Amino acid sequence: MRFGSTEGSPAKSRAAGVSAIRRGSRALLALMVAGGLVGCSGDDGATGPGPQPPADEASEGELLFLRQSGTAPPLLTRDTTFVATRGEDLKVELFYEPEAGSDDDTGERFLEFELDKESLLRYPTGHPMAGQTFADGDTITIRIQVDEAEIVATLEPSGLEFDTDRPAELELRYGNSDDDYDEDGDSDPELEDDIDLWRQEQVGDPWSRVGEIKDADEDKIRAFLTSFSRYALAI
Ligand SMILES: [Ca+2]
Ligand SMILES: [Ca+2]
Repeated sequence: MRFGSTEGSPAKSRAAGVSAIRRGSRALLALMVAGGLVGCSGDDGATGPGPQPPADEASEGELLFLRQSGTAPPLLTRDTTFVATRGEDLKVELFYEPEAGSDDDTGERFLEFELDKESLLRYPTGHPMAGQTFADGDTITIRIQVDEAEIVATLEPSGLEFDTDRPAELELRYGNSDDDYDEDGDSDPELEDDIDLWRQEQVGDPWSRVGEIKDADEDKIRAFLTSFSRYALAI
C-alpha cells in the first residue's frame, strides 16, 4: 500500500518517476520514504509561476501569509525527524488527517520533500563533520516542523548544503488554505495567481521568492533547495 495513493488527486504522471518504495516511517503514518526522484518540471502538467512582480524579496510585513482554512483537517504530523543517507533517494510526505468515516490512512498531501541520492553535499556548521562533504553512506538527521496556522515549514539543520545540480525539492499545497487571503471578510480567488513559496534564512530576515513550479489546478508549488531554512506560502 502506498500512502500516496490515497490522496484522491487526479492520476497524473506525477508519480511516474517513482521507481521504488521503501518504508522507513518510524511509527509515523504520515511519513513515507520512497526511492526514485520525481522529474523536475514538465512531467505533471505544472506551469511556471508566470510573470513575477519585481519584488522577489520582501519583509515579513509586506507579505500576506496563507493560513489554513477553519474547515481544513488537522495535519497527521507536524513535526517529524528522519535520517537521510548520501547515495539513497528519499521522499518524505506529510498528510492531513483523513475525512471522518474514510477508510483511507491519510487525507490529502500537504508537504513533499525529496532528496536525490546525490543531493547531500556538505555538513552544516555545528556538526562534528562541519564543512566536509558527504561520502556515499554518510547520514544526517533532518527535521521538518510545520506551523499549521501560517503554513510555514521549518527544515533543519540550517547550514546543511545540497548540490546545486541535484537540489533538494520541497512542495507545499494550499488547497486547504483560507482563501480570504487579505483577511477582509471575503474570498479572493483572483489572488491565487500571486501565491508563491517564500524562503527565510533566519527568523527576522527578509523573505525571498523561491517557487519554481506552480500547479494552480492541484494548488501546489515546488521549490528547489540548496540549503535549509523556513519556507512559507504567501502573497
Ligand atoms: Ca478578502
Ligand atoms: Ca487552484
